[in-house]
Amino acid sequence: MKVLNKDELRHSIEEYLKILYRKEVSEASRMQIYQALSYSIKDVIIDQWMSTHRAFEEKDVKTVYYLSMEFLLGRALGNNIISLKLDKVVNTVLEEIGIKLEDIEEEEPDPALGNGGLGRLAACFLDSLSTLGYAAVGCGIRYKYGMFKQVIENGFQIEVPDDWLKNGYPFEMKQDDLSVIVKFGGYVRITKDELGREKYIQENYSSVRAVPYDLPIVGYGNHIVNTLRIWDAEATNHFNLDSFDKGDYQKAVEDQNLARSICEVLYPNDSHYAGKELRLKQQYFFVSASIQRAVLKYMEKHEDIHKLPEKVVFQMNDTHPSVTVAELMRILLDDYNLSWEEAWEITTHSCAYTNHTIMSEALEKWPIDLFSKLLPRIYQLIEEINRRFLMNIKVQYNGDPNKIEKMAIIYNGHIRMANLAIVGSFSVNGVAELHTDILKKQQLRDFYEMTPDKFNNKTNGITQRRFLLHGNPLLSSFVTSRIGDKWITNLQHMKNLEEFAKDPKSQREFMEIKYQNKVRLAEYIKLHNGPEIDPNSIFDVQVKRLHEYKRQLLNIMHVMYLYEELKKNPNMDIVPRTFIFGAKASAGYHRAKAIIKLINSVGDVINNDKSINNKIKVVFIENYRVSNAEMIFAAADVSEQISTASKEASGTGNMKFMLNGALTLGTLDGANVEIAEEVGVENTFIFGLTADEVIHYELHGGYNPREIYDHDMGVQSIMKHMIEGYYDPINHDAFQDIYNSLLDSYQLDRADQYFILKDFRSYVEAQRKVQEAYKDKSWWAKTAILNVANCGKFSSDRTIEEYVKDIWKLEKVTL
Ligand code: T68
Repeated sequence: MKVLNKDELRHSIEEYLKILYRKEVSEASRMQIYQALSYSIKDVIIDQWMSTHRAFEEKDVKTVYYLSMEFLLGRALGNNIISLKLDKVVNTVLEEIGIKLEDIEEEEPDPALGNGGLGRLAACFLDSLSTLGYAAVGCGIRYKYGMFKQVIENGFQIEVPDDWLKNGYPFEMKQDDLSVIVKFGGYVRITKDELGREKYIQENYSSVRAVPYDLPIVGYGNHIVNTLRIWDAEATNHFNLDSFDKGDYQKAVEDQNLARSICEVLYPNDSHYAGKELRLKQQYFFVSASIQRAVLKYMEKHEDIHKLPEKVVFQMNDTHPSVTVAELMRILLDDYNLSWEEAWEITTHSCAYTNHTIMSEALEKWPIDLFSKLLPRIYQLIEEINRRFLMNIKVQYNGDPNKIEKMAIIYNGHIRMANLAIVGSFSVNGVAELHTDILKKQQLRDFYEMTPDKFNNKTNGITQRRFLLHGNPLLSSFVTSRIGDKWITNLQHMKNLEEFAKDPKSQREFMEIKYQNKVRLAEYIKLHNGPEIDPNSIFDVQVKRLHEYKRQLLNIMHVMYLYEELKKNPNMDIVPRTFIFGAKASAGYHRAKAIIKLINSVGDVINNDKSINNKIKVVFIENYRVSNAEMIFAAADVSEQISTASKEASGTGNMKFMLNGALTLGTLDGANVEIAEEVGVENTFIFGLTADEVIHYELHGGYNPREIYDHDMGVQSIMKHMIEGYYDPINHDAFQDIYNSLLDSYQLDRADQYFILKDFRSYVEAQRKVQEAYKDKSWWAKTAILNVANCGKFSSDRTIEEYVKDIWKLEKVTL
């Protein structure tokens, strides 16, 4: 296997600088060195990529196709260097050149083809699949513009397009010869073939050419390289005089526009369904291209299409790719002439579905009208799937209309994509134990009762390679110096760190590392329009998408409360604290944007109030994304995981904080429950309503926040200040809506849907405990180390092994 040595790498960088820019090393910019280095690294990857594929083909292993609208990759260069174990060589060469690897890494745009947790999970899964030696293809969309860049102006979020491909992306490879055609619209004509069988022919359609771009996913130190295949759309009908002459001019223009629009931009909605036609086009586009390719590839080496499920499994990341079920049926019926029964047997043994939310506003349902016009053949197939499924329900439940209402795929003029995904899959999983339980008992109860064996839990995980080895080099060395480096590919080894938790020297060293990481973050914040902050203060961090259920509002209301207490009593016993936020709000989510403004306004007042002696500070980190996340987790003391219990399916940020030795301040929601179980609840700060309590209130019409407001003077005071201009004399109108959401029942259902006032006192009390605990440095250090030691379960390697064993049944390949 080719491994670069120092001279070869230097030579390669020089060559690429010449080829790409006609420059010598001494004349090259950082951007140019980044490009040249990336191409040099890619050369090493290519050899491993090819040999991996050869090995997979020779062994004829089963492949998982991970279908996802989102892959939130983060930067590739640093990660690839680590995975190839080239860090020493690269550092030596760059030192010669007189430049730091970190600075070169900064030149790479963050490929941000995802919104948040769901997209990042997909990226962690690919990393683990390669590292564990399983054959996998990630299938997604090559959005021209990924997640927007967030700029904060005057406290308000402004969205700026993310032109990540502007300078070309060195790690991608266009694969023109693997392109396929995807058809939209038109109508279906039914004819008979020579054997008298009915044939369904889509006519008068528009089409685009789907062109794959492959990105390498490099396994850690094992020479395995899998592929993330993201599809771009090109026009099929080349716009030329020829088509003009044939009278196809209009069609040519339309097809060109269709191709241009499909992959233009990622929808920046996290956990919210908007029902836009273009979104459905995106979904069908990448699903059709991926499934067509997967079936073609299978048929290159196999004769019998019936055995497809032995070699291929399609994992649907939420319902976004759930047209997979119908698209596979279409290919099997229309292209391979199978009977319905045969096709259904194959489909329901190849497809599996992961659910990521119980929130009703995120459930995808498409109006029949829109759907059937865009995808006429697919709609016919869904109708037939639904018809046959309803027949089963009728037989099994004596035509119970309740069952039909809950389970029908087509209902009330809409196609319910979750129901399609469940009916078409052999496996349905939730992403944390609590979440899966809620699915079984509430949201998907009828499906669970009908087919209990389909349902299973796969608690999420994260890759320790990016979020510790790459993101926190100091703590990585600390760990490795004590327990060796096996944790890098087997996080359960972290357990061995437990014996150092009580060791004073380890405690001191751990706290010193945390301090250094806090200094690094403080510098970053200062450099990016933030205030000066004190690395000796507690870094209390909430970074995640902005959503009401995640309750950034609860956090900032506690800050307001603390500030007002401090104003009343300037000698109050308080450990200096820096409250750090990072969050993007979906562009049309006005209340979320108002909460960002509120955080910034509160920050302005507090940070500029000399009378409180810098005891509290509030920082809003602009443009939270994977690359700065790595640095933020490393610097955190407190991990805020404060969603309304039952609402956060799992959370994965919670795991990244734990891995970096932050203590969880959280509700018993999502994977927090399992975190508390692993490290011991006494080593976390748990507060608030339980999921059962929340669900109970919800089933009984909510609760009355007015009672709390009327009796709790602390709450009343901050809420009044919110709307009276105390924190923003000019823009406080923006906060009236937030206030109303907590109190006024002008919402159809009820006020304070997310139980912020209900949990407020319990949160304040938990925050007080955090501060008391921090005073005991030795206890804190011990507990932080225990958190790291007990994070083994939360590696995505563990999650992937469970998917493999229970769902995908893949064979491990070693090279
Ligand atoms: C997240 N979901 C869950 N959705 O909220 C989080 N939705 O609890 C969980 O840890 C994570 O998935 C991984 O399982 C999302 O991130 C979306 O981003 C999304 C995007 C488009 C439409 C709907």
